[in-house]
Amino acid sequence: MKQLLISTLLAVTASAWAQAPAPVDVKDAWVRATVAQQKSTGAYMQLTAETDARVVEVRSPIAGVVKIHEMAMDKDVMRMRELNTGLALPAGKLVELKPGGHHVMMMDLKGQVKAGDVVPLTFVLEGKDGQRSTLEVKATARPLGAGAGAAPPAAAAENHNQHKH
Ligand SMILES: [Cu+2]
Repeated sequence: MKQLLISTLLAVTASAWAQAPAPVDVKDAWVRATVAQQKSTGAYMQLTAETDARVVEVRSPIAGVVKIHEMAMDKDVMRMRELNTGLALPAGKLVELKPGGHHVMMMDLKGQVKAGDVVPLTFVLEGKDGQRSTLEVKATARPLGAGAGAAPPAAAAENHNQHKH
């Protein structure tokens, strides 16, 4: 039901923006809940674009700054860094944003994100023809430990305290 709603929102939004929208299927969107005073968190989901597209910007009303990060080795230490070129969504290919991998980094949080909260995210997509459209995603906040149980040590590095840009 939720997926259906998101698809509908996308269709409406995209048609208002461009003649030839780039529909993207979004599955399992979630955000890691935070503790009080925590200033950043990550958002994760599975994206599949119908035609080649690229995520060039992400916005959310709950965060001052939103970036797409990748994990990369730096002198044997796994660190996060911004994906300057945006996130490529090749046609028909599932692109997974997950702990320890590419993720949406939400910084300058305006308040605590509690488990169960629904966090709105706006993805700005650019098609091969340069046409831009937006994709509205609703991500549900999961408890702090979510995804960490069986996660590689890299996931722990997503704590913003070790965050180096
Ligand atoms: Cu990050």
